[in-house]
Amino acid sequence: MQTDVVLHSLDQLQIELPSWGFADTGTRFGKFFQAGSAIDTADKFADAGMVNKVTGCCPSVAVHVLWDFPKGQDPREVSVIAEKSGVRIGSINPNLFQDQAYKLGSFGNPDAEARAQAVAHGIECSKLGEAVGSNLISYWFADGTNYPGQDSIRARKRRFERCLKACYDELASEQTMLVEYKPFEPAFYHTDIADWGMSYALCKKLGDQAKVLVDTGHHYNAQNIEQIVAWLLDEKMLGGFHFNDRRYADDDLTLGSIDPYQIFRIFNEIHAYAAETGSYPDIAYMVDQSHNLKPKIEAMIQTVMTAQDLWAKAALVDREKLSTHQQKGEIVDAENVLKDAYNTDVRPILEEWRSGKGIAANPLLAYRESGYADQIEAERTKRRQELGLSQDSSYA
Ligand code: AFD
Ligand code: MN
Ligand code: MN
Repeated sequence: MQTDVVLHSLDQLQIELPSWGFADTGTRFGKFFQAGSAIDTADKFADAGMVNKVTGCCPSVAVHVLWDFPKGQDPREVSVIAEKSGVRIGSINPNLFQDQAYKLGSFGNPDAEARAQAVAHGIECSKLGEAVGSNLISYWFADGTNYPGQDSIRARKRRFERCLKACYDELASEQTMLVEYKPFEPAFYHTDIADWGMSYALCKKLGDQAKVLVDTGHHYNAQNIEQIVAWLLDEKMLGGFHFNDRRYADDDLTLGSIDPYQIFRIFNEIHAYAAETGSYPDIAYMVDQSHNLKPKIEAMIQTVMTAQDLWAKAALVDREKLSTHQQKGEIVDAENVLKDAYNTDVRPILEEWRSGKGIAANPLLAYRESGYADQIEAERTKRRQELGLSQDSSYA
């Protein structure tokens, strides 16, 4: 019986891959180039398509508008390229952080012209989303200030409310606006949307098509993320996740590499919600990682396999037993219900799910045996030479 529950639950976990995770990216201290990294958007979709092929659960790719839609190209052509690789365009991510106009912010900028430029970009993104059939416009803002006194925190809050509403009002009826929060970085003194409460307050004012995006790396060490997830689920305000792990800051490490039990507890809240309401919430599960040292495609496959593993473990939690122990205040037994599930080896169930989909038992091994890495390394090295491209010209 439990195996069926887990197998059914695994069908709910469709994980969206980030286009930016396949191109050369780095830290502010430098990039370490990978010969096989994606040169253009078609490469990113091909790599994502390979991850989807070996994992069977990654049908969509999050795109960053300015990086993935070359100026002047019909966006529908880009979605055809994606489909040729066996994936579709998922969430649309506006670029509201790198343009010089955004030096003092985008929606929070004191200069009305800069805000107007940012709003125009946000609206352009939702129209582009309509053109390619994407229902998710996912906003992350680098906005904030670097010094006390630099700007009015309340004035910036009100600018955000006005600008978000201007974009919200242009959403198609089937679109959802995701508003991501982040405690700090790149702003040093305050970030305008710094925690889940700020995102929640902004989304609530906007309406039903605005939801909170929880990036698992965007929390201080002590924060109880599963409690945030439980509240947002209960308020029907959880839009989805950006998966990664953190040691000290927003490190975008591979999910579960530091604290897998925390991800298990987050997933436990989702399974508990599904058990209580009879269906899984309609939320987006997206990876937000771009690896500087790990081979990019392998790191993405490792992330997806880890997510499925922790998801399956959390699906094994015996809800009836847990509720009985909770009612009676049997703390040790209640905690052990979670630990028993967490300590269960779910690889056999995952292999059963994969064989049911006609995919290999171990996606990472299947990828390594496919020869894809050598093939793209040779092809892209040659193409870079022909195009006269040096790797530091590649964009995220
Ligand atoms: C950075 C930001 C944020 C955003 C992502 C993709 O911290 O997480 O979602 O870039 O734009 O990681
Ligand atoms: Mn993110
Ligand atoms: Mn981040």
